[in-house]
Amino acid sequence: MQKTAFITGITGQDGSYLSEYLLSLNYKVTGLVRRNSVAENQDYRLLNINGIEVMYGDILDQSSLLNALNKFKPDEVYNLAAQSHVRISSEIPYFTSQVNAIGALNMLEAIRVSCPGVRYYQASSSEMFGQNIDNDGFQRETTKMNPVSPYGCAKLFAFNMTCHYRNAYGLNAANGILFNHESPRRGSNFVTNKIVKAAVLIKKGKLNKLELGNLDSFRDWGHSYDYVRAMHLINNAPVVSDFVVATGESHSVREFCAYVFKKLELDYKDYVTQNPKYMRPEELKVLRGDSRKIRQELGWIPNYNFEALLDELVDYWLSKL
Ligand code: NAP
Ligand code: F7E
Repeated sequence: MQKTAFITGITGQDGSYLSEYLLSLNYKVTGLVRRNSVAENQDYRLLNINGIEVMYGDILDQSSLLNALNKFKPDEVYNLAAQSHVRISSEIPYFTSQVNAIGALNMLEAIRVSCPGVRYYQASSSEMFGQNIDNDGFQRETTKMNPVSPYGCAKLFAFNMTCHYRNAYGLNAANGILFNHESPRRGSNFVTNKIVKAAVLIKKGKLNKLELGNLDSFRDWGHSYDYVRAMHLINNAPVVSDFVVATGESHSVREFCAYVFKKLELDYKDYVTQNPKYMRPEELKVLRGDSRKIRQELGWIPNYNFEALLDELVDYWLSKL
Protein backbone atom coordinates (compact mmCIF):
# COMPACT_ATOMS: atom_id res chain seq x y z
CA MET A 1 0.00 0.00 0.00
CA GLN A 2 1.24 3.50 -0.83
CA LYS A 3 2.65 5.34 2.20
CA THR A 4 2.03 9.03 2.90
CA ALA A 5 4.72 11.38 4.22
CA PHE A 6 4.00 14.81 5.69
CA ILE A 7 6.90 17.29 5.65
CA THR A 8 7.11 20.60 7.49
CA GLY A 9 9.81 22.82 5.98
CA ILE A 10 9.04 21.22 2.61
CA THR A 11 10.02 24.43 0.77
CA GLY A 12 13.55 24.38 2.22
CA GLN A 13 16.74 22.79 0.88
CA ASP A 14 16.18 19.42 2.60
CA GLY A 15 12.40 19.49 2.12
CA SER A 16 12.82 19.66 -1.65
CA TYR A 17 15.40 16.83 -1.84
CA LEU A 18 13.38 14.70 0.59
CA SER A 19 10.23 15.20 -1.49
CA GLU A 20 12.04 14.05 -4.63
CA TYR A 21 13.50 11.05 -2.85
CA LEU A 22 10.20 9.93 -1.29
CA LEU A 23 8.38 10.38 -4.61
CA SER A 24 11.00 8.11 -6.20
CA LEU A 25 10.08 5.51 -3.54
CA ASN A 26 6.39 5.87 -4.55
CA TYR A 27 5.30 7.79 -1.44
CA LYS A 28 2.46 10.25 -1.51
CA VAL A 29 4.26 13.45 -0.46
CA THR A 30 2.42 16.20 1.43
CA GLY A 31 3.64 19.28 3.23
CA LEU A 32 3.09 22.54 5.02
CA VAL A 33 3.83 25.82 3.22
CA ARG A 34 4.03 29.27 4.82
CA ARG A 35 2.24 32.11 3.14
CA ASN A 36 4.67 34.58 1.54
CA SER A 37 3.69 38.00 0.20
CA VAL A 38 5.46 37.09 -3.05
CA ALA A 39 3.65 33.94 -4.10
CA GLU A 40 6.53 32.85 -6.39
CA ASN A 41 8.95 32.85 -3.42
CA GLN A 42 6.74 30.51 -1.45
CA ASP A 43 7.66 27.27 -3.15
CA TYR A 44 10.29 28.05 -5.79
CA ARG A 45 12.41 25.05 -4.78
CA LEU A 46 9.41 22.79 -5.50
CA LEU A 47 8.52 24.20 -8.90
CA ASN A 48 10.11 21.35 -10.87
CA ILE A 49 8.81 18.59 -8.60
CA ASN A 50 5.47 17.13 -9.66
CA GLY A 51 2.91 15.36 -7.52
CA ILE A 52 3.29 17.04 -4.12
CA GLU A 53 0.20 18.13 -2.19
CA VAL A 54 0.65 21.08 0.17
CA MET A 55 -1.48 23.23 2.41
CA TYR A 56 -0.90 26.59 4.06
CA GLY A 57 0.14 26.47 7.67
CA ASP A 58 2.78 27.38 10.20
CA ILE A 59 4.59 25.33 12.81
CA LEU A 60 3.47 27.96 15.36
CA ASP A 61 -0.20 27.57 14.41
CA GLN A 62 -1.34 24.43 16.21
CA SER A 63 -4.66 24.36 14.40
CA SER A 64 -2.90 24.19 11.03
CA LEU A 65 -0.84 21.19 12.20
CA LEU A 66 -3.94 19.34 13.44
CA ASN A 67 -5.80 20.15 10.21
CA ALA A 68 -2.89 18.88 8.13
CA LEU A 69 -2.57 15.60 10.07
CA ASN A 70 -6.33 15.13 9.83
CA LYS A 71 -6.37 15.86 6.10
CA PHE A 72 -3.29 13.93 4.96
CA LYS A 73 -3.34 11.06 7.50
CA PRO A 74 0.42 10.48 7.14
CA ASP A 75 2.35 7.32 7.98
CA GLU A 76 5.54 9.35 8.44
CA VAL A 77 6.09 12.95 9.59
CA TYR A 78 9.34 14.84 8.96
CA ASN A 79 9.66 18.01 11.03
CA LEU A 80 12.17 20.11 9.08
CA ALA A 81 10.61 23.54 9.73
CA ALA A 82 13.11 25.90 11.36
CA GLN A 83 14.79 29.26 11.38
CA SER A 84 17.95 27.48 10.29
CA HIS A 85 20.61 30.24 10.25
CA VAL A 86 22.87 30.10 13.31
CA ARG A 87 24.31 33.65 13.21
CA ILE A 88 20.91 35.20 12.49
CA SER A 89 19.52 33.28 15.48
CA SER A 90 21.48 35.71 17.68
CA GLU A 91 19.63 38.63 16.04
CA ILE A 92 16.21 37.00 16.40
CA PRO A 93 16.62 34.69 19.41
CA TYR A 94 13.01 34.82 20.54
CA PHE A 95 11.59 34.02 17.10
CA THR A 96 14.19 31.28 16.56
CA SER A 97 13.29 29.70 19.90
CA GLN A 98 9.60 29.83 19.12
CA VAL A 99 9.92 28.15 15.74
CA ASN A 100 12.71 25.67 16.48
CA ALA A 101 11.72 24.68 20.03
CA ILE A 102 8.01 25.38 20.56
CA GLY A 103 7.30 24.54 16.92
CA ALA A 104 8.67 21.02 17.44
CA LEU A 105 6.67 20.66 20.64
CA ASN A 106 3.54 21.73 18.74
CA MET A 107 4.16 18.97 16.21
CA LEU A 108 4.77 16.34 18.90
CA GLU A 109 1.62 17.34 20.78
CA ALA A 110 -0.45 17.33 17.60
CA ILE A 111 0.77 13.78 16.88
CA ARG A 112 0.21 12.62 20.47
CA VAL A 113 -3.43 13.70 20.47
CA SER A 114 -4.36 12.88 16.87
CA CYS A 115 -2.19 10.08 15.42
CA PRO A 116 0.18 8.57 18.02
CA GLY A 117 1.13 5.66 15.76
CA VAL A 118 2.95 7.68 13.08
CA ARG A 119 6.72 7.68 12.64
CA TYR A 120 8.17 11.09 13.54
CA TYR A 121 11.54 12.49 12.44
CA GLN A 122 12.95 15.56 14.21
CA ALA A 123 15.63 17.59 12.36
CA SER A 124 18.20 17.87 15.13
CA SER A 125 21.62 19.37 14.61
CA SER A 126 25.33 19.03 15.40
CA GLU A 127 25.07 22.64 16.59
CA MET A 128 23.67 21.13 19.83
CA PHE A 129 27.13 19.83 20.80
CA GLY A 130 28.68 23.27 21.17
CA GLN A 131 32.44 22.98 21.87
CA ASN A 132 32.27 19.40 23.22
CA ILE A 133 34.47 16.93 21.37
CA ASP A 134 35.29 13.38 22.47
CA ASN A 135 38.96 12.54 23.08
CA ASP A 136 39.32 11.02 19.61
CA GLY A 137 38.25 14.29 17.95
CA PHE A 138 34.69 13.27 17.00
CA GLN A 139 31.15 14.05 18.13
CA ARG A 140 28.71 11.14 18.34
CA GLU A 141 25.31 10.22 19.84
CA THR A 142 26.83 10.02 23.36
CA THR A 143 28.79 13.30 23.24
CA LYS A 144 27.69 15.90 25.80
CA MET A 145 25.58 18.75 24.45
CA ASN A 146 26.21 22.38 25.47
CA PRO A 147 25.02 24.58 22.58
CA VAL A 148 26.57 28.01 21.96
CA SER A 149 23.79 29.75 19.99
CA PRO A 150 20.07 30.44 20.35
CA TYR A 151 19.65 28.10 17.36
CA GLY A 152 21.50 25.28 19.12
CA CYS A 153 19.69 25.86 22.44
CA ALA A 154 16.29 25.72 20.74
CA LYS A 155 17.28 22.59 18.78
CA LEU A 156 18.38 20.94 22.03
CA PHE A 157 14.96 21.63 23.56
CA ALA A 158 13.32 19.96 20.54
CA PHE A 159 15.78 17.04 20.73
CA ASN A 160 15.00 16.44 24.40
CA MET A 161 11.24 16.78 23.85
CA THR A 162 11.43 14.21 21.05
CA CYS A 163 13.19 11.74 23.41
CA HIS A 164 10.70 12.57 26.16
CA TYR A 165 7.64 11.96 23.97
CA ARG A 166 9.17 8.66 22.85
CA ASN A 167 9.84 7.53 26.43
CA ALA A 168 6.75 8.95 28.13
CA TYR A 169 4.03 8.36 25.54
CA GLY A 170 5.54 5.63 23.36
CA LEU A 171 5.64 7.81 20.24
CA ASN A 172 7.77 6.52 17.37
CA ALA A 173 9.79 9.72 17.54
CA ALA A 174 13.44 9.84 16.41
CA ASN A 175 16.14 12.47 16.09
CA GLY A 176 18.58 12.73 13.22
CA ILE A 177 21.59 14.66 14.51
CA LEU A 178 22.76 16.01 11.18
CA PHE A 179 26.05 17.76 10.55
CA ASN A 180 26.27 20.52 7.91
CA HIS A 181 24.93 19.52 4.54
CA GLU A 182 24.82 21.63 1.43
CA SER A 183 23.74 21.65 -2.21
CA PRO A 184 23.04 24.11 -5.01
CA ARG A 185 19.66 24.64 -3.26
CA ARG A 186 21.27 25.87 -0.03
CA GLY A 187 20.49 29.51 0.85
CA SER A 188 23.35 31.73 -0.35
CA ASN A 189 23.89 33.32 3.07
CA PHE A 190 25.30 30.03 4.38
CA VAL A 191 29.06 30.03 4.01
CA THR A 192 29.34 27.35 1.28
CA ASN A 193 27.19 28.90 -1.42
CA LYS A 194 28.25 32.38 -0.31
CA ILE A 195 31.89 31.49 -1.08
CA VAL A 196 31.25 29.62 -4.32
CA LYS A 197 28.83 32.19 -5.73
CA ALA A 198 31.25 35.06 -4.96
CA ALA A 199 34.28 33.19 -6.34
CA VAL A 200 32.46 32.58 -9.62
CA LEU A 201 31.40 36.24 -9.81
CA ILE A 202 35.04 37.26 -9.19
CA LYS A 203 36.20 34.87 -11.92
CA LYS A 204 33.70 36.48 -14.30
CA GLY A 205 34.95 39.97 -13.36
CA LYS A 206 31.65 40.98 -11.73
CA LEU A 207 32.93 41.23 -8.12
CA ASN A 208 36.29 42.09 -6.62
CA LYS A 209 36.16 40.93 -2.99
CA LEU A 210 34.45 38.51 -0.64
CA GLU A 211 33.82 39.47 3.00
CA LEU A 212 33.60 36.59 5.45
CA GLY A 213 33.62 36.08 9.21
CA ASN A 214 35.68 33.38 10.94
CA LEU A 215 37.93 31.52 8.47
CA ASP A 216 39.32 29.11 11.05
CA SER A 217 36.22 27.23 12.14
CA PHE A 218 35.98 23.62 10.97
CA ARG A 219 32.87 21.92 9.63
CA ASP A 220 31.94 18.41 8.51
CA TRP A 221 30.24 19.16 5.19
CA GLY A 222 28.08 16.63 3.33
CA HIS A 223 25.44 16.79 0.58
CA SER A 224 21.72 17.22 1.28
CA TYR A 225 20.96 14.49 -1.29
CA ASP A 226 22.78 11.95 0.92
CA TYR A 227 21.33 13.29 4.17
CA VAL A 228 17.64 13.07 3.18
CA ARG A 229 18.22 9.36 2.46
CA ALA A 230 19.45 9.11 6.05
CA MET A 231 16.27 10.84 7.29
CA HIS A 232 14.15 8.21 5.56
CA LEU A 233 16.25 5.37 7.00
CA ILE A 234 15.96 6.83 10.50
CA ASN A 235 12.18 7.18 10.21
CA ASN A 236 11.95 3.52 9.16
CA ALA A 237 14.50 2.04 11.56
CA PRO A 238 13.48 -1.31 13.12
CA VAL A 239 14.14 0.20 16.58
CA VAL A 240 13.22 3.87 17.07
CA SER A 241 16.42 5.68 18.04
CA ASP A 242 18.60 8.77 17.48
CA PHE A 243 21.40 8.80 14.89
CA VAL A 244 24.33 11.05 13.98
CA VAL A 245 24.67 11.70 10.23
CA ALA A 246 28.07 12.99 9.08
CA THR A 247 30.89 12.36 6.64
CA GLY A 248 33.60 12.11 9.34
CA GLU A 249 35.80 14.61 7.43
CA SER A 250 36.32 18.12 8.74
CA HIS A 251 37.67 21.15 6.85
CA SER A 252 38.12 24.80 7.75
CA VAL A 253 36.34 27.66 6.01
CA ARG A 254 39.82 28.70 4.83
CA GLU A 255 40.41 25.29 3.21
CA PHE A 256 36.99 25.58 1.57
CA CYS A 257 37.97 28.96 0.08
CA ALA A 258 41.37 27.69 -1.04
CA TYR A 259 39.85 24.72 -2.90
CA VAL A 260 37.12 26.72 -4.65
CA PHE A 261 39.33 29.63 -5.74
CA LYS A 262 42.09 27.26 -6.90
CA LYS A 263 39.58 25.33 -9.01
CA LEU A 264 38.80 28.67 -10.69
CA GLU A 265 42.57 29.38 -11.10
CA LEU A 266 42.49 32.14 -8.47
CA ASP A 267 44.20 32.66 -5.09
CA TYR A 268 41.64 33.24 -2.33
CA LYS A 269 44.14 35.42 -0.39
CA ASP A 270 43.84 38.08 -3.12
CA TYR A 271 40.08 38.46 -2.60
CA VAL A 272 38.88 37.27 0.81
CA THR A 273 38.72 39.76 3.69
CA GLN A 274 37.19 39.51 7.14
CA ASN A 275 34.31 41.64 8.33
CA PRO A 276 33.26 41.55 12.02
CA LYS A 277 29.66 41.74 10.81
CA TYR A 278 29.86 38.03 9.95
CA MET A 279 31.45 36.92 13.25
CA ARG A 280 29.28 35.22 15.85
CA PRO A 281 28.91 36.19 19.52
CA GLU A 282 30.23 32.70 20.34
CA GLU A 283 31.71 30.59 17.55
CA LEU A 284 31.40 26.82 17.46
CA LYS A 285 34.97 25.98 16.48
CA VAL A 286 35.06 22.36 15.30
CA LEU A 287 32.50 19.84 14.06
CA ARG A 288 33.42 16.31 12.98
CA GLY A 289 30.88 13.53 13.25
CA ASP A 290 31.19 9.83 13.91
CA SER A 291 28.28 8.26 11.99
CA ARG A 292 29.21 4.61 12.57
CA LYS A 293 25.84 3.89 14.23
CA ILE A 294 23.72 4.73 11.16
CA ARG A 295 26.25 3.12 8.80
CA GLN A 296 26.33 -0.14 10.76
CA GLU A 297 22.70 -0.40 11.87
CA LEU A 298 20.89 1.08 8.85
CA GLY A 299 23.44 0.70 6.05
CA TRP A 300 23.70 4.41 5.21
CA ILE A 301 26.62 5.37 2.96
CA PRO A 302 27.14 8.89 1.57
CA ASN A 303 27.89 9.24 -2.15
CA TYR A 304 29.57 12.66 -1.92
CA ASN A 305 32.90 13.56 -0.34
CA PHE A 306 34.20 17.10 0.27
CA GLU A 307 35.72 17.53 -3.19
CA ALA A 308 32.70 16.11 -5.05
CA LEU A 309 30.38 18.47 -3.15
CA LEU A 310 32.50 21.54 -3.91
CA ASP A 311 32.90 20.54 -7.56
CA GLU A 312 29.12 20.32 -7.93
CA LEU A 313 28.63 23.74 -6.33
CA VAL A 314 31.24 25.33 -8.59
CA ASP A 315 29.71 23.76 -11.72
CA TYR A 316 26.24 24.90 -10.62
CA TRP A 317 27.23 28.55 -10.08
CA LEU A 318 29.34 28.61 -13.28
CA SER A 319 26.31 27.54 -15.28
CA LYS A 320 23.83 29.75 -13.40
CA LEU A 321 25.74 33.05 -13.40
P1 NAP B 1 16.08 25.71 5.20
O1 NAP B 1 16.46 25.59 3.76
O2 NAP B 1 16.32 26.99 5.91
O3 NAP B 1 14.52 25.33 5.31
C1 NAP B 1 13.78 25.60 6.47
C2 NAP B 1 12.33 25.35 6.17
O4 NAP B 1 11.55 25.65 7.35
C3 NAP B 1 11.74 26.23 5.05
O5 NAP B 1 10.85 25.45 4.29
C4 NAP B 1 10.99 27.30 5.82
O6 NAP B 1 9.91 27.88 5.11
C5 NAP B 1 10.44 26.45 6.96
N1 NAP B 1 9.96 27.25 8.09
C6 NAP B 1 10.61 28.24 8.75
N2 NAP B 1 9.82 28.75 9.71
C7 NAP B 1 8.65 28.09 9.65
C8 NAP B 1 7.42 28.18 10.34
N3 NAP B 1 7.25 29.07 11.32
N4 NAP B 1 6.42 27.34 10.02
C9 NAP B 1 6.58 26.45 9.00
N5 NAP B 1 7.70 26.32 8.29
C10 NAP B 1 8.73 27.14 8.61
O7 NAP B 1 16.81 24.57 6.06
P2 NAP B 1 17.39 23.14 5.59
O8 NAP B 1 18.84 23.29 5.31
O9 NAP B 1 16.51 22.55 4.57
O10 NAP B 1 17.28 22.33 6.95
C11 NAP B 1 16.13 21.54 7.25
C12 NAP B 1 16.09 21.28 8.75
O11 NAP B 1 17.26 20.59 9.17
C13 NAP B 1 16.01 22.54 9.61
O12 NAP B 1 15.23 22.23 10.75
C14 NAP B 1 17.45 22.77 10.03
O13 NAP B 1 17.52 23.50 11.23
C15 NAP B 1 17.92 21.32 10.20
N6 NAP B 1 19.34 21.10 10.01
C16 NAP B 1 19.95 21.54 8.87
C17 NAP B 1 21.29 21.29 8.68
C18 NAP B 1 22.00 21.74 7.42
O14 NAP B 1 23.23 21.75 7.41
N7 NAP B 1 21.27 22.06 6.35
C19 NAP B 1 22.02 20.58 9.66
C20 NAP B 1 21.35 20.13 10.79
C21 NAP B 1 20.01 20.37 10.95
P3 NAP B 1 10.14 29.19 4.18
O15 NAP B 1 10.67 28.64 2.89
O16 NAP B 1 8.77 29.74 4.10
O17 NAP B 1 11.11 30.07 4.90
O1 F7E C 1 28.55 28.62 8.83
C1 F7E C 1 31.69 30.43 9.25
C2 F7E C 1 30.72 30.41 10.40
O2 F7E C 1 26.29 29.57 8.40
C3 F7E C 1 29.59 27.67 8.75
C4 F7E C 1 23.08 25.28 9.47
O3 F7E C 1 22.58 24.44 8.46
O4 F7E C 1 24.88 23.76 9.98
C5 F7E C 1 24.58 25.08 9.57
O5 F7E C 1 25.08 26.02 10.52
C6 F7E C 1 30.87 28.26 9.32
C7 F7E C 1 30.69 28.91 10.70
O6 F7E C 1 26.58 27.09 8.86
C8 F7E C 1 30.91 33.33 7.21
O7 F7E C 1 31.17 31.22 11.47
C9 F7E C 1 32.66 32.45 8.12
O8 F7E C 1 31.78 28.57 11.51
O9 F7E C 1 27.31 27.99 6.71
P1 F7E C 1 27.14 28.39 8.12
P2 F7E C 1 26.51 26.71 10.42
O10 F7E C 1 26.47 27.90 11.28
O11 F7E C 1 27.57 25.69 10.70
C10 F7E C 1 24.32 23.37 11.24
C11 F7E C 1 24.72 21.94 11.49
C12 F7E C 1 22.86 23.62 11.31
O12 F7E C 1 22.11 22.89 11.96
C13 F7E C 1 22.38 24.93 10.77
O13 F7E C 1 20.97 24.88 10.49
O14 F7E C 1 31.31 29.31 8.47
N1 F7E C 1 31.62 31.65 8.43
N2 F7E C 1 32.25 33.48 7.38
C14 F7E C 1 30.51 32.15 7.87
N3 F7E C 1 29.22 31.72 7.87
C15 F7E C 1 28.32 32.46 7.18
N4 F7E C 1 27.03 32.04 7.14
N5 F7E C 1 28.65 33.62 6.53
C16 F7E C 1 29.93 34.10 6.50
O15 F7E C 1 30.22 35.13 5.93
